[in-house]
Amino acid sequence: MNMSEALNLKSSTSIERSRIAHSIGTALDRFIKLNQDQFQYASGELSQLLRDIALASKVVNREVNKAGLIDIMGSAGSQNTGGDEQQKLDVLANIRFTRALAKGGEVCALVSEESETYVDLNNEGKYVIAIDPLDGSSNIDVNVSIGTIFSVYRRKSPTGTPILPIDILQKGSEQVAAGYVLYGSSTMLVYTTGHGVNGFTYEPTLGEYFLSHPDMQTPEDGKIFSINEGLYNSFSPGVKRYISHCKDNFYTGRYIGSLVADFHRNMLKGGVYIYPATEKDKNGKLRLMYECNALAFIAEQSGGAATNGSVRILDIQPERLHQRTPFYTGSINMVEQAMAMNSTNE
Ligand code: AFP
Repeated sequence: MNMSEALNLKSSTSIERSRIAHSIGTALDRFIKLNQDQFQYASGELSQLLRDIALASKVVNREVNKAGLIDIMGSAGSQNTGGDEQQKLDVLANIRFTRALAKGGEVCALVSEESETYVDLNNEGKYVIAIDPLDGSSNIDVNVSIGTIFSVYRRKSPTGTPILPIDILQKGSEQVAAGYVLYGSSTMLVYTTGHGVNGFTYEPTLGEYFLSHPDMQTPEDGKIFSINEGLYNSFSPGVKRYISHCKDNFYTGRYIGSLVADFHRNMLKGGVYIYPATEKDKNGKLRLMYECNALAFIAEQSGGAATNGSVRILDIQPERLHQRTPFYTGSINMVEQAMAMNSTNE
């Protein structure tokens, strides 16, 4: 009998192979650590910040899952900056993310859909965050997917000094990281630091996100168009033309009314999401700084595109915190086609 037989190594390998376990992806914490060097200013703070966001999202996820069981559904009785009615969970999610980021200490200022002005967190922090803590909140009460969207910028002024407008009003192209959390049939965190896009699925019993969608790619073409057709009469001729094109080609119409969910589906399956200018809202409905920039960064990093109908979203210089923009995003060929039809007026 040789040594390995004596030690029964063979049988231990076969037991290993026969285990039912499909290999589970790398845990988010480990993935962040392993990829820290990709980030040009690697010093651990951005990694910690992403962990803070992940942690807050787990708390929000727990609260979202309890909606209906305890008194957290329905209106909070207030309005946000855009005049939308704030839901209790909107307010709760804003508190959870703000607290987690304040505690972490890496963030000097936070721009949120739920706050009129930016929130001053810690002058020593190197990063600025723009966040929509709970997007699609009108879907909460009906158990439909909702999301969190975030953008991370490096501050421009020296740490330890007061925050300046140049720190806050940065173009999307200056994001150092961006992502979203989708509270759906499972909860996912998808993010980029400018080196591709990776998606992590939350395993609630282990309380951890695991890599489930490495190197996500938006298909170049697709057959899904996502737009609120109820607003059809107030769309421009170009948008109407594009909708006719979709219908003539028997594309599938899919619109959840939760941006993160619509975006995520189109990224996986191929499609285009459009929230155009309307007669009433000349700049559309969506917010540049905490909705469109993050998704535009992710779209481009996954091979897709994002524009306002004529200009790349990431090139738009924000002038106000809560600035709105028309938004066309998804499969590159579909976005280009929609833009081409937009540019020919009448
Ligand atoms: P709510 O947070 O008010 O539900 O708005 C969600 C949202 O900003 C975005 O998630 C949707 O894509 C978009 O609005 C839907 O807007 P319409 O209801 O006008 O189609």
